[in-house]
Amino acid sequence: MSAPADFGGAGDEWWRSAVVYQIYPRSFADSDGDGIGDLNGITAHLDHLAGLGIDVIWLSPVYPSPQDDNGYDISDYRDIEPTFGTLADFDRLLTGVHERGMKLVMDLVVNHTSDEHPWFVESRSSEDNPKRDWYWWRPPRDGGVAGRSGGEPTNWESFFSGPAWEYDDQTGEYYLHLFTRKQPDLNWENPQVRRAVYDVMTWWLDRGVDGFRMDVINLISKDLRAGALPDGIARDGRVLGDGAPHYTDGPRVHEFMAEMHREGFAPRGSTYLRVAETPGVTTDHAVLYTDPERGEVDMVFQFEHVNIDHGVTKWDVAPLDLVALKASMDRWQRALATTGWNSLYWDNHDQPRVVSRFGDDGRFRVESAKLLATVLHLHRGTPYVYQGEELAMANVGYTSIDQLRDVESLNFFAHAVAEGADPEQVMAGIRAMGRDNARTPMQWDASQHAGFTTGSPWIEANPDHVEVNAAAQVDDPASVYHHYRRLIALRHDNPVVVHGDFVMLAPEHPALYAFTRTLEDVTLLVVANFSRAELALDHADLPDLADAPLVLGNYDSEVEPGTALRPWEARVLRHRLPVESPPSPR
Ligand code: TEU
Repeated sequence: MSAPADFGGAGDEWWRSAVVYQIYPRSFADSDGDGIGDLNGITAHLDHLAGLGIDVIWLSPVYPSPQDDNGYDISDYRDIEPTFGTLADFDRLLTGVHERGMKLVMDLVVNHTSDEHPWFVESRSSEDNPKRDWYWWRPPRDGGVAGRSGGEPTNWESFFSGPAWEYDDQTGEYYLHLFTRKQPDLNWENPQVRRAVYDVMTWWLDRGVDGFRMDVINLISKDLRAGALPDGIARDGRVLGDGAPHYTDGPRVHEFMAEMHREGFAPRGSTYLRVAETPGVTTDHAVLYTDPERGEVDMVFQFEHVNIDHGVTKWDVAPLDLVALKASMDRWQRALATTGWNSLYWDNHDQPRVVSRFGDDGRFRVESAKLLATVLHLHRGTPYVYQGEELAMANVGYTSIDQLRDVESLNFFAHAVAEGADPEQVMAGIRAMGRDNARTPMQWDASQHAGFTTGSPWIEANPDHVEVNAAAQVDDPASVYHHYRRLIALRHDNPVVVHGDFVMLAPEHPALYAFTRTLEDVTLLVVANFSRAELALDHADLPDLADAPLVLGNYDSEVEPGTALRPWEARVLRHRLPVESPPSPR
C-alpha cells in the first residue's frame, strides 16, 4: 500500500495530493438483506478502499429522505435515513474510516430540501408563516390562470422535465423546484436560511466529518436584478424555456460562498475538503470559486467534458469527438493552472459508465478502462473514483423502461412519449445516458445479485457481474483494480503528478491523447491510443521516445520504447530532457 496523501496541519492543502472515492450508499453494499445498501455495508468493505490507496471517501446523501431523488431530497439534515442505519452506525463508519488513515466527506444538498422537510411543511402552510420566505413562492404570472399550463411565474423547465414551478392550492401560489416537485428550492436571499445551513454544516463538522461535496451549489443565487425572475429562452417554439442563465453562478453566489467560508469553516482550526458541484460553470467563475485567497471552496466539479457527447439535450447522444474532449480538458487545465484547482472525474452517480461511453466495453474493456484511468489520473487536479469504476463496471444495455428506477429517466420517458416521441428512440437515449447505469449494485463477486445483497435488490445488478467483479480482481495484479492502485500510488509518490505543469500535445489528432507534466527537472509524458487500431508514435509534437523509460503502462507485456501503441494502449513515460553538455575542460 502506498503512503497516504500528506495530511499536514491546518492551512495545509492536503487535498491536492489526495484521491477521492465516491460511494452511492443505496447501491454499495447491503448488510441486512432489505435489498438497499446501508452504512454497515460500507463499514464492512472499507478495506477494499484502503487497499486501493484511497485518501477520502465522499458519501452521497445518507440523511432521512422520501427518496424521490435517491436521497438528494432531504427531510432532516441531522439524522440518518433509517434504511441506511443510525447515527451510531454512522459514527462507527467514521471511526473505521479514520482508523485506516482516510477521511470522510458528506454530501451537502442545500439548494433545495425535500417537500417533506419541516421547513417546507411550515412554509407551505400559510402566506404569513414565518418560514414562508424560506422558499420561492410566487403568484401566477399576469394573465395566467393559477394551476393551468402557462400560469407558472416563469417559463423555466425543471432539470427533470416539465415546469420548474408547482402550483399549491393551499395558498394559491406556486413554488420553485429546479429538480423534482418534491425538491423545493431554498431561498438563499433570506439570511435565516443561510444561518440554518451553516448550523447544519457545523453540526456535522463537530461530529468529525472532513468536509462536504456541495450539490449544485452554484445554483443558489437566483437573479433578481430585474425585480422579478425573468423568463428563459424557449427553443423550437416550445412552451418551456431555459432558466439556467438566471440561476447559474447568480449575482450573489460568491458573496454567499464567502459567507459560508467565514461562518462554517474559517473559525475551525483544520483544513477540510470543500468541493462545489457546479453545472454550467464557466472557467472564469471556477477561478473565483477556487482561488485560495478568496477561500470559497477548494475545487469544483465542472461539466463541460461530460457534455461533449450531448446533442441539443443529454438524450441526443453523439459519438465521442476526441479532439473536442481534449480541447475541453486542456482549456480547464490552463484556466486553473495558476489560480484554483481542478477536480478530475469521468464517472459519478449521474453519468453513464465511462468504459462504455468513451472506451470499448467489448473486447478491450480492460485495456480501455485502464487507459481512461491513466489519462484522467495523470492530469493536474484531484481525481475522483466512482464505485465500480475501479473494476471497469459498464453500462447495462437497458431495453425496457421497466428496468429503470431513476426519476430523471422515468419523467423524461413519460414526457417524451406523451409529446409523441418514438419510445424506441427515447429508450436509445436512456440506454446510453440514463443515470441508473451508474446506480446498479456494486459488483463484489460472481454470485447472485453480485454479492450486493442476500435479498432482492432495489435495482437489478448488471448481468456482466459474473465476470466483472471485485473478487476476481483484488488478487489479480493485472486487473483494472490493481491498475487504479498503481495510479494512486504514482500520485502519492511523485510530486510531478500532483503539481507538475500540464501541456497538451497533438491536440488535433483524432485518436492520440498525449500530454506532458513537468515539475522542475522531471517530465512525464503520457501517450494514449483511443482506438482499436495500432498507432505509430511519430507525431511531430512527440519527442524522441527511444530511451524514455516506461513508468506505467496498461498492457502486461512490455514493448521496445517508441514502438507503436497497441489498441487502447496507454503509456506513462519518464521523458529525459536533453542534458546540456557542460563546457568542455580546456
Ligand atoms: O446533480 C445536478 C446536475 O445538474 C446533474 O448532474 C443532473 O443530475 C443531470 O445533469 C441531469 O441531467 C445533482 C446530483 O448529483 C443529482 O444526483 C441530483 O439529482 C441533483 O443534483 C439534484 O439534487
